[in-house]
Amino acid sequence: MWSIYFLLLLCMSELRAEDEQYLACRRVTKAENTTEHDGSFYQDAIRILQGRVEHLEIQVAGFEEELNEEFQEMKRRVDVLWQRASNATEPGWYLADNGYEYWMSSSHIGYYSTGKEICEDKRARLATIGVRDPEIRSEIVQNVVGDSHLWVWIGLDRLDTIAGWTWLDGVASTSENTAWGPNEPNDSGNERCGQLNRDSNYLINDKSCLASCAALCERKHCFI
Ligand SMILES: [Ca+2]
Repeated sequence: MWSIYFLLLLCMSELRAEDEQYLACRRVTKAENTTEHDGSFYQDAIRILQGRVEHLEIQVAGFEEELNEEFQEMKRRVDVLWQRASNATEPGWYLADNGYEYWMSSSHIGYYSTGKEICEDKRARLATIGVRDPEIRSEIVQNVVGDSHLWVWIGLDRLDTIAGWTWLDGVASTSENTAWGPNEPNDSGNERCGQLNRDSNYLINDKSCLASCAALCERKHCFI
């Protein structure tokens, strides 16, 4: 019995609220379409409309906040994918901190000249820039050469007997930019090409260009 009475009261209060809203709407419309009332009539209409404006302002603020949260979330997701895309490389290539990509053959592929050709076929060259930088060389050894235990051709030779030891990108070899291993280069039998020596923690050794080593290729990372 009490529950029915409560429901009736609830319905009546909702009806009253709808009636009040309807009457308020009528009053505003009337004020907008007539000029025959006193000031208090129009002030009532203004009060009603101002209440509606304040209500809408609260709704707009909430909507703005919701949209801004969605905007920030979308932006974050785009940034993540953008980062992923910019770091993507072809399978088998490693993107180092210097912005160059590195690839190494999985076995000894032959002469120094063969190593150069293999890299050129990949729009790359035997590694030079990264090998000159001690930190990048260490990064490459750790992440590309790994525990392969291979001899590794790099882009360094003295095939031009006048220029002497020169990196493939034309930079002259110096004691500062060339991490020779202990007692190297020792030219132990016409050794004119540079390799990473697996027996000296991948420091550089001069070797006969006709030896067989793996090829370590280097190319600039491009994001398309
Ligand atoms: Ca040597």
